[in-house]
Amino acid sequence: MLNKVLIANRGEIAVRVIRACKELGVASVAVYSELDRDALHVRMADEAYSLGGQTAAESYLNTEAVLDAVRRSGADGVHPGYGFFSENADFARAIQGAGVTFIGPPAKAIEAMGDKISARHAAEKAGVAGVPGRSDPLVDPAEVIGFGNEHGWPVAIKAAFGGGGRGMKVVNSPEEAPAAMESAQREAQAYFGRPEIYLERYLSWPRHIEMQILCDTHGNAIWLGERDCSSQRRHQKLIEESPAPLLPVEIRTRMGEAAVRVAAACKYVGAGTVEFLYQDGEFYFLEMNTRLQVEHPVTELVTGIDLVEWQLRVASGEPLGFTQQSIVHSGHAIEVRINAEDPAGGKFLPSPGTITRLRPPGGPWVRLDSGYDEGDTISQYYDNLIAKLIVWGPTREIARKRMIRALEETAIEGVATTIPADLYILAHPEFASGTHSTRWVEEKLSFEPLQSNAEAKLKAAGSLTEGGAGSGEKVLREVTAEVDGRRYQLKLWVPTGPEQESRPSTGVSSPTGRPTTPASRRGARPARSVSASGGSGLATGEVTVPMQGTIIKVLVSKGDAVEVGQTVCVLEAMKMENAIQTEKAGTVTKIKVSPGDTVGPGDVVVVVE
Ligand code: MV4
Repeated sequence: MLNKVLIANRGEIAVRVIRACKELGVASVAVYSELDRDALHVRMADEAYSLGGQTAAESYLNTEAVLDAVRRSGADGVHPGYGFFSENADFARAIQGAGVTFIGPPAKAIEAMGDKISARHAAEKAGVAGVPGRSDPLVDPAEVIGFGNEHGWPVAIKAAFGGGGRGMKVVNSPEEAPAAMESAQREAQAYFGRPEIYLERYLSWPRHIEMQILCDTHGNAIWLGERDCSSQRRHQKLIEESPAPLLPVEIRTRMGEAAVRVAAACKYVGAGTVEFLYQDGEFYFLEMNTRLQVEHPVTELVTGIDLVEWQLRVASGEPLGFTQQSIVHSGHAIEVRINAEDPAGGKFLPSPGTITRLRPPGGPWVRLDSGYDEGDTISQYYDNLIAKLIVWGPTREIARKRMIRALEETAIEGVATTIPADLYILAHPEFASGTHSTRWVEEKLSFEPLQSNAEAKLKAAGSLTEGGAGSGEKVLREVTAEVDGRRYQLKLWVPTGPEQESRPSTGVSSPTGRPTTPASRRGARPARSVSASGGSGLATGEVTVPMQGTIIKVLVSKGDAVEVGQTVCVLEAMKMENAIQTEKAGTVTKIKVSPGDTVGPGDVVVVVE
């Protein structure tokens, strides 16, 4: 067994790997950016080394700094977690080159699957069909038109080096082909540094079903069952589960065997996931993720197999401790992602900040994999996943109800979270019936009416102002009251001034018995507007961006006349292209950014007068 493992990651996945190391008696080494000096993964590891820097690029993606920490710590293994270096063949080679074990597949397998065109070839070689399409790079819009006319519209254009849905364009008709190709190429270049694209028939209503596999260095390869990840919003998974609802056992077995053939074709080692689209009783190979995935715990709960333990064992040269026949799938597991994002009005804006309160759920068959503790800060620079909540039940319906109960029990304050959106999905009849597809969340669900739990965020900041910025006359207070011996929790809109007058007396206890902080001590702050152009922009004509990102296109010039709602520039943020629009009509008097500029929340991009 490895002696000492360095985890080249942060947050919940670093914590997850540290836990596995502890159980196996393997020493754990954390690395950290300047912002993560006191982060949970750092506190939990046996040793920790600074990488310097703040952004991911300056820290967790700094190969030299990570290699330096490997050398200084004397680690004999490196676990990359997910994201960052987890699917970077050069990094895997650099680690192996330093005489250290990369806990993941061989660099060649990462490369074979890193490019979707070569992944399609590998699957074809293994006799596993991809979505009908072309396995060569697309160069001419005429090819799209030819393919669409032959196989039917719409057609999907995808980035060969892409992943997670970024850079996919749906082309509905021949006329759309040239613009869609240009946009797909531009996004592919911007996100992945490679412009190669290819085409597939567009499946209109598929489910996203992925298969967990595990391979050792002795030629043993098994599949551990599927996960249904169809509840996604803008390619961000919200809820994952295993088994996939209503998937026939015979299809699952064929899918598992196909996944193992794909893994064998690229000489895979370790834990991996083969993704499929499933529609009308057929499944199609989509891509392979050559890493541990965020949603791996649902597979752990239905199989009883600790995937991180087996990653470490396989990397140490041990053979798998089970055979395909010995795997037993039991019951149903569901995972929800709790992100620091505010789902209010369906906007899902990042909500970085300090977690002022975190009460985890408990009870039987409830697991919380968190990267943060109460008092920890979620930075705008990294993924805003706070925690994953995973529950198990003997049936899907029992697991679903258990998840609702556990989410309702979870209390997070100081940042807004996606919990209201998770609850909304879980309670929806179509989710309950298991008939939802990948497009269901985005096309059939409206998060617009969602009230965020940003109340909690604002409560921490001092106050919640009625009617947003401007009015400033009333604030929301939470108080408890007893009426006829029954306890009530009340939310009161009370006038702000004169100081103290209409405020409930301090020392009122919250349901947990902790004293509520008098807002006056923390300084009242108006609610931040969440519109793309910013609240203050309404009056001044300053168009601002709501979040950190990169400007990829400026669509107006100085002197242009613009209308309300007109897009003035395109911001790449949250892995998406976001249209930044003006809320004021008039003439563009200033352009403050150019393509390539990095901007942060509230930064002015254009001025309209
Ligand atoms: C597709 C598709 C329909 N037809 N390919 C998006 C993520 C990327 N990994 C593949 N994706 C899709 N590829 C064809 N030929 C629909 C999607 C898709 C999707 C897939 C999985 C989960 C959620 C999704 C949401 C929208 C679109």
